[in-house]
Amino acid sequence: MCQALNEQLKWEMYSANLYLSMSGYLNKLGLTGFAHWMRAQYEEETSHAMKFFDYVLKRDGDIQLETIEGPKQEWKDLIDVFEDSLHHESEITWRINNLMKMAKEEGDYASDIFLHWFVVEQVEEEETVRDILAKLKIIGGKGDGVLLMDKELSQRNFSRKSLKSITVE
Ligand code: OFO
Repeated sequence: MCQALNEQLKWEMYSANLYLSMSGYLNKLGLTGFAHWMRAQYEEETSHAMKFFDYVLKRDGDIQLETIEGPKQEWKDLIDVFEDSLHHESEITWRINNLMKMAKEEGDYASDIFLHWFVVEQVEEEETVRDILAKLKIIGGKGDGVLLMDKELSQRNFSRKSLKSITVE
């Protein structure tokens, strides 16, 4: 279980890097609101990674940091970025579900409770990205609609504090 939790720590860090890379790409397109949103996503993924880091230590496990593959750096367009993001989140959901299955099979009740937060979080992560993607498709990924969305997404705030209360302390 400890090894699998370390593996997920790596994937959360990969997620953070992927969203930071997307933020850079969106910035270059001049879409600073979308870039800001992705940067907040990077912060959030870093906090996910740290949740695994803290939990492994709390259970007296060893931290085994692994090599993280470099993320993609180029996309076709704005829609492609969010399609990629949704695809990535589905894969993370699959990984979290596998971890949960393992915790149940091993009778690891503490990990089961710890992972609950991530199961719920993945539903939200997928829903949020799916919603942005649907709107982008409605406006065809270009025009004034994109600028309106850019303004809206520039308002996103990310607070680590709001995530902390739901961790296994
Ligand atoms: Fe995007 O939720 Fe963590 O990886």
